[in-house]
Amino acid sequence: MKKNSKIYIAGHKGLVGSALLRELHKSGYENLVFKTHKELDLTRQEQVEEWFENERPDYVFLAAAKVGGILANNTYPAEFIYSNMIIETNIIHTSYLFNVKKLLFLGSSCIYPRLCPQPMKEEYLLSGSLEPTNEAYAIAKIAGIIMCRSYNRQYDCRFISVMPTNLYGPGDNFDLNTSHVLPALIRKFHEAKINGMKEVEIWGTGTPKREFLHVDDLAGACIFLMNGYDESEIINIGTGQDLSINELAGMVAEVVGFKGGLRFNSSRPDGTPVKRLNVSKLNALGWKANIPLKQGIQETYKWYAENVANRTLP
Ligand code: GFB
Repeated sequence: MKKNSKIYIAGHKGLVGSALLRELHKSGYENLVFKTHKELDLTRQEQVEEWFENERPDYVFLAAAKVGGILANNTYPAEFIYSNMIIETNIIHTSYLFNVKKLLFLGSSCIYPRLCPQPMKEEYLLSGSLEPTNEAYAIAKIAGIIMCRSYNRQYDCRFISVMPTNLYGPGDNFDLNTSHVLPALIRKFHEAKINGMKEVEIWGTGTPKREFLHVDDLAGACIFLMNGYDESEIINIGTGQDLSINELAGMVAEVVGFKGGLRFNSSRPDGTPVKRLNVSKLNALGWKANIPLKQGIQETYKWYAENVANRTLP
């Protein structure tokens, strides 16, 4: 990308899109275009085509998606498969129609089989059955990967697909019914501390293991790959390190300053038992994550306190 290339960020209000916008600005890219959901409905093909016809972007970051944690994925599978498939189809196909130079599609680590060998290598895609709690979302993301790959093969496009691990950071969703675990724990511990509660409920058994990447690291990796990765094969983005939900809860409680106990509710689903990415392909290209988890949680807690809970931290 040149500093004056026209770059369209689809989903610029979301966790990933807003981090991309920040990082692109910081890196000196000045010709960024985007529209809010109200101004442009990405599920409507004619609207997407009109937008591309008027703007003619050179580069596209496809960060628009319907996302959510384990409960939302499990409760609304139709919405997850419909919204994600239609947004991907519209943007990928329209990018082809309007000769976009390069597109970066954001997938997810849940595209790998539920019982995938760890750490998960890119080649394990489509080698086994998916985790049932997010199968609909995963299938939509797999469809996006295969679309990019097919457009490259048949139409000579340059559409790349990156697979981030579980993300978190400023701008995250803190709604307990739809959020991922890390922002949910920040909120639960914060409210428990403020209200003097003795215990916090943690869903599941606490034994599943997850890997967490700060969204600013992800944005850096996406820009790096947009500038230097051209293969049709997917590429993982993560830290390569994981921890159990129990360990994560301990770390978040410490950052927030909650001193009470944890109560595990095993009637809630655990989801995939382990999900750790093999990031050697990305590391070999010269990119490594650099925000340590604890520091990232501190930053995210500060953002939550100021923007969601409306409090200034001491
Ligand atoms: O982050 P999370 O919702 O999604 O849950 P997944 C991770 C783990 O944390 C699960 C546990 O074992 C949850 O049971 N957990 C404990 C909690 N307490 C809580 C809580 O208060 N809220 C939440 N949300 N979890 C998602 C997929 O799977 O990962 C998406 O559903 C996507 O498709 C995303 O791929 C990255 O890691 O299980």
